[in-house]
Parts: sequence; C-alpha cells; structure tokens
Amino acid sequence: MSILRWLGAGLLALGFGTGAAQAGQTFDTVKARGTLHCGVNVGVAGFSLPDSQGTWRGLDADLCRAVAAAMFGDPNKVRFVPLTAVQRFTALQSGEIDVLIRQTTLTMTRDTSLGLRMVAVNLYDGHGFMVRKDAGVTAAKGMDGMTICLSPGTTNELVTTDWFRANKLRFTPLLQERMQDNAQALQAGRCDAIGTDATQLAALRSQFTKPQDFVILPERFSKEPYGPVVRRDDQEWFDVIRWTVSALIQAEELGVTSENAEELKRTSPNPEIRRLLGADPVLGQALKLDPAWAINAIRAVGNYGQLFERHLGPKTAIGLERGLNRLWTDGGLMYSWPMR
Ligand SMILES: N[C@@H](CCC(=O)N[C@@H](CS)C(=O)NCC(=O)O)C(=O)O
Repeated sequence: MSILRWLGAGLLALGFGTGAAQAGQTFDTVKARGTLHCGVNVGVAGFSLPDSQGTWRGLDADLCRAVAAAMFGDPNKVRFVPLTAVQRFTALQSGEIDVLIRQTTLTMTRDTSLGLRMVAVNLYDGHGFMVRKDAGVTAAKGMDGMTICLSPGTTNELVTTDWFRANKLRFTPLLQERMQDNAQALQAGRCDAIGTDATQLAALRSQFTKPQDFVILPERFSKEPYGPVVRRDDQEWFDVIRWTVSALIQAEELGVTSENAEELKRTSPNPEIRRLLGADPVLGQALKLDPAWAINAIRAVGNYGQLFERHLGPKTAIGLERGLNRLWTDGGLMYSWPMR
C-alpha cells in the first residue's frame, strides 16, 4: 500500500495520473464507481470511530455519508479509509481517496502547495493541552520542561513549537503517529501532556480509564478550522463537497431536520426551503445531481446542529458546547452562503 501511495504521489508530482485529470474526472469516477472513498481518522470518538458492529460513527463519518447520499441517494455507499495525520494528504494526492474528511485544519500552505484544495469549514476548533491533575498546572506557562505527546504531521506539532519558542520555554516532544499511543503514554506517565485540538482532547479523555485525573487547560493556542479536502483537478467535485456542507448548515438555518424534511418538501411555501429540498430543482441542476441531493443528505445525517449534538454535544460523552460552531444568528460562525 505504501509503495502504491508513494508511486501515486510521484506520478502526481510529474503531472501524470489524477493530477493531470480533466475537470470533472473525480466526479465522473465516483459516479461510475457508485461508492465514495472517504478518508477519515483511524479512530477518534465523536469524529470517526468504528462501533462494536464495525460501523463508523462520528461527525466526519456522517459527512462522508452526507456526500454519498447527495451523490447516490444512499448514505451507505461509502468506503471508509482510515488514515493517520502523516498518511492523509498522500492518500488524497494518489487518488486512493476521493475526499479527506479527517479533522484537517485548513491552512494557507496546505491549500496552496499540495495540489489540494480546502473546501469549506465544518468545525471551528483550537489547539489545547491536557495534563495530569496531580501536576498542579493551571496554565500553559507552567508547562516549562515537560515532555509533550504530539502527532507528527499535524498543525499541533507546529503550534506547540511556535508557542514554546515565543514564550522562551522548553519542552521535549514525544512524537507518535497513533493518537491511541499518545493517550496510553499520558496515562502511563511517559509524557506529561498531550497537545492537540481541544475537541480531540475531550474525545480522548472521554475514553480514559480515569478521566477525572486529567485536566484540559482552558487556554487555546491556535485557530483550527476543520474542513474537507479534495484534489485540485475537479471543480465539479469541489462543488459537490462544498455545497453538501453548506446544505446541512442551511437546513439548520431554515429549521429543516432529518425528521421534518420530507413533510416540508411537500407542504412548505417558503422558496428557500423548496429550493433546498428539491421541490424546485434548480440547485440539483447546478451540481449535475438529482433534485433530491440535499434532502437525501439531510434525511440521512440531520442538519448541522443535529450532527453536532449527536456526536459532540453536551449529551454525549465528549460533552462539548457549540461555542463558535453555533449558527451566526446565535452568535457563532456557522453561516451558509445563499443557496439560490
Ligand atoms: N487538526 C490537525 C490534526 C489533528 C490530529 O490529527 N491529531 C492527532 C491527535 S494527537 C490525531 O488525531 N491522531 C490520530 C491518529 O492519527 O491516530 C491537523 O490538521 O493537522
């Protein structure tokens, strides 16, 4: 597999293979294959984690399903490809996956220099640190000299290095590709802290044997806007991903849920709702998809608020408030471009 990925990346760099594809190729390939190849995290609760039946659960997994529902009318037409942070971009460049939906922070260099395109924000997060309670540390300034568990190839590795340098403090990195190895290392005392995005710290801690022994420090050290990533080779495919994310946010703005979507499609006189749900087919036509593309996605996974509550919200083990991920009308940053 790794040789294939390496070969794929090499061909891409030379301008062959998927990198040189004509516009529309990914869209056509996915459509003809009838299954979406979706790159997700190897396993983080709330984002993408197989349950006891082996079914992938979480916000990222459901976004993959939403795209499959928009494309094929069937949210189950997804093959989940688990990827570490180090593997993710090569897997996309080589064509092993069609889209990457893996807690990936949208940054300028990733957007400009990898032959990839960051599509839209689906979650606003920020880097944080988790330490053992008995270390008695209440702010990051108290972390001088600590050994910090980090994942290589992440923004978190860079943010941590930047912050310690800026504050003239020292730390020793313990770099491990697998999040679970970092979780074990912290619990076993092989590192003093984990540095990663705050949502992941909460997700990790929810699975610890003694969560109460660990504290997530309240400061945030970076902006980590997450979103799907695609290759640069296909604008039509980019459109499908961008507007599927948008449709879930728009649904929440309009009060459309997985439960009421079908009825609203039949009965609502509101032109915005009629366009979103395909009673008026204009938006599906724009994406070269069935008029039901968005209602299929909404019925399959719910609107954005339903997704957040189900996977990350206060009633889950992860227990996050929506914060910046509230709708703009509630003081958050979630805002759909007009769908007309
Ligand atoms: N948002 C970060 C990635 C966050 C991330 O992947 N964090 C590590 C956490 S320590 C992770 O999930 N690792 C899981 C794994 O690859 O096993 C980025 O885009 O670079």
